[in-house]
Amino acid sequence: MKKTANMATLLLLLVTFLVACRSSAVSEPSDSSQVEKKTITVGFSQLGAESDWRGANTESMLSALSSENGYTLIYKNGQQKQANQVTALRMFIQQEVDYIVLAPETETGWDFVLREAQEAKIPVIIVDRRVDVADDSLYTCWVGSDFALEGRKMASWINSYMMQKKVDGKDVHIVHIQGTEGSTAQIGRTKGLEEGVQMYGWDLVAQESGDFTEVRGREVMASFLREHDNINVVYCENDNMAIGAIEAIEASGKKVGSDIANGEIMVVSFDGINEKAMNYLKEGKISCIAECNPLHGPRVQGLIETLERGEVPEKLNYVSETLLSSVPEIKIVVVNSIGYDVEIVK
Ligand code: GZL
Repeated sequence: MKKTANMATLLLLLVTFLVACRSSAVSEPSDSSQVEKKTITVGFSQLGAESDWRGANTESMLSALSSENGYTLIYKNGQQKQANQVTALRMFIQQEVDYIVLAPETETGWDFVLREAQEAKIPVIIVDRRVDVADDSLYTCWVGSDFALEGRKMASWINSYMMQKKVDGKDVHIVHIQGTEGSTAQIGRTKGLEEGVQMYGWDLVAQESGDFTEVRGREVMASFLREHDNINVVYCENDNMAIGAIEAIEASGKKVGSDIANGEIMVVSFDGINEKAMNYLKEGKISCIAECNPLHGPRVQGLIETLERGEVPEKLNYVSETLLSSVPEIKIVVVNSIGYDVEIVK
């Protein structure tokens, strides 16, 4: 009996051992959740690092297209030179990335390299500024701001303010510090102002590019002050240039603010990212900022995921934005018969 019991125990041990070996030797059929998800390789050509807006935009893109989110990102900073961006795109094509994301410095000069990407069957997503190409099939889609609307809203705000203060259009003497010439942000914001000058009869005293940087904004404003003594409004196409302009105005002994009847110089701007500019807004040194949202990373990620599912995204994807102001009386502006709320910043 005992012998039989020993044999049974041995047999049981042997069977257990064999089952254990089999389960470790045979790879379990992995279900789809265990399958290593393929990472998506993205080549991102950023135009530069000229402003706080650009820094926030880059940060948003890098954190969205991260390895944790399933991406391999190849990031190239163009240092404000289109030639560097074209070189970067050609490198991405050679590396056979899955997607190219381009934040173009200026609108023209992209047809050839985008044609090369198309021939390599690499979808191109344009972010922030636009590209002006003969054939818009050269890029898959775009996400960014309506820059002309930003400018039109700002011009409408300036007009509302002047009407409220009973300042005649011909007594509004505006200097215009423009962004990088040929960039969509500069083209659109300039369009908004120039339409306002025509519509409201303002005196456009001077216009010059400050290239979206604080240093150039200060230099351009200083030169305007040397040449003109009747300036009462400064239209800056981004916050960094507005900060430089304010430094130049205060260095000249003049005061910035909305009390133009008593000699203050009104400053208006775009972006709403820079902390110093936002503090100037609260203090009334900047009277109005047109928000320009830089957080395109999650939006680009969403567009890539749409394409990965084999779906077709919208060609043009506009982000919604508002006006920010410390002047409590103006709560809404009208552009082409559409009303836009103004966010009053305390
Ligand atoms: C706007 C962007 C502009 C910002 C500037 O979307 O292209 O470029 O307004 C930045 O601050 O330099």
